[in-house]
Amino acid sequence: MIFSRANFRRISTLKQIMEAKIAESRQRLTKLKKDHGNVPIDQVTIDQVVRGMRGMKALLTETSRLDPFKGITFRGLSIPECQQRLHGKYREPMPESMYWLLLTGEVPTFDQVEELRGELAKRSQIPAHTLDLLNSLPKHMHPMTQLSMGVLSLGAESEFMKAYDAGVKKSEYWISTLEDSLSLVAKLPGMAAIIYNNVYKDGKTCDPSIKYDLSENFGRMLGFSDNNFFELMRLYLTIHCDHEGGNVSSHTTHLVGSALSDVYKAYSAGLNGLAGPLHGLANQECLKWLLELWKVVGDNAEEDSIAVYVKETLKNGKVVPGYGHAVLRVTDPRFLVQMEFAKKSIDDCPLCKIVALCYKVIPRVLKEHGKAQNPYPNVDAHSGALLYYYGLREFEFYTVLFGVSRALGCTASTIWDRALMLPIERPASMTMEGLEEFAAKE
Ligand code: HAX
Repeated sequence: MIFSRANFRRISTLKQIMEAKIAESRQRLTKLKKDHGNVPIDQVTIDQVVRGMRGMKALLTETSRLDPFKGITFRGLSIPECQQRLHGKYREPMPESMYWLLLTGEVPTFDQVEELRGELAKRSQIPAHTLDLLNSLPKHMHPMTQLSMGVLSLGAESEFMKAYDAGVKKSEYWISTLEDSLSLVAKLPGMAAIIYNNVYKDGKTCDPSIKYDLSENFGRMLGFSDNNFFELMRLYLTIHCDHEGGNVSSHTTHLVGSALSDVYKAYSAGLNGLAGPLHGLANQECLKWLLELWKVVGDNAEEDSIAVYVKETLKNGKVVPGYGHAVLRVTDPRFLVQMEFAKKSIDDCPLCKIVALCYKVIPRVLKEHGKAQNPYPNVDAHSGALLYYYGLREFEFYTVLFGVSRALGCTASTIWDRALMLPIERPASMTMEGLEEFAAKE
């Protein structure tokens, strides 16, 4: 049933909708370039050049927008709006619905979500060479390294590279990139599950079933059977999917993709960025830190004992994982929605209680410390506690979950980069001498 002609027509529905949107967006971009290309947006300061380009508006990303005070919106929808409009027959929003939204800018109908679900199921089989590769990797290799290598190996089947070699027109690059992206998104849960079962379990992974959505299939392949865990997966895979274009994983994918590397190479590079402790690996670091804190303060933790522990972390020159953000200046809505999930779905979780207490204490301590521009929690401050509660306790695996989700945003953006025929990214760098010359002119 999943290989039927009907399924083939289904993907063409997604393509048709995208085709119309792309034609409209191309016209808008052409007008912007022709009539307003010289309009200044902002000034670039020496500070921005030497401090990681903070706040420098230099990228075009259509899939999501990040407001420092309101948080993320996906194609204009906030997280609570996504919860209301993307859940299908479930309680939490579905990653399939989110992907449709990111790709087309439209909330999908029930039938469209079903179509995309079927399409992803059809593409979920992992090629033998990737299976062999994953099965050959040593258990002590970090799961993120394994995932990045697995994704890179999928590029052997890249439709984009075939089309490029056959001389396809630039205006059509997006079509084969969409093909590659659907295949990548479809295969990621299975690959992640294989890595998990190889590293932590008996190496056996069940096949995904057409009966289930992507999140339930993923949960089952990881060995879970609890509906609440599947709901958590829906929420997790949805809220981590995109965070505008400037974060390390999205920007890296965009940069590598801009050289017309296929989406597997581009996203494999993005995953390597996600694997850094200041970015996605913060979820692993945060759970590790919380467990150590729990050991010290115990079940009946109090604000004072937590404050002492946090100050000790800072005194040792370490960052408090899960707190702070390069753009946000308020509590991350992705943290709040996970806290809400814990309140709604979990009766007694000591670690979630510690997370809630930390939320009362840490912003105050970070403010007193006076360095972090944003003393509030980000997405990574809560996710580990929820996963730990349901029994997914191997925290070195947590960033892999993030990587399964972030593929939605990164691939959707790469497809749109190609649809809008954006050029290779090539900003200018400066030497210290060059900056000093600018400073002298001032
Ligand atoms: N604990 C201690 N110090 C912190 C801090 C924290 N949580 N957050 C920021 N600071 C410090 C910075 O290290 C920096 O110190 P130096 O001047 O000595 O270098 C200073 O405060 C100013 O930093 P900032 O401007 O507030 O923050 P940045 O934009 O430079 O960095 C980070 C943003 C997210 C990297 C930072 O807040 C941090 O390291 N947080 C902890 C790690 C973390 O949770 N990362 C995940 C972020 C969300 C994400 O990408 N998820 O994937």
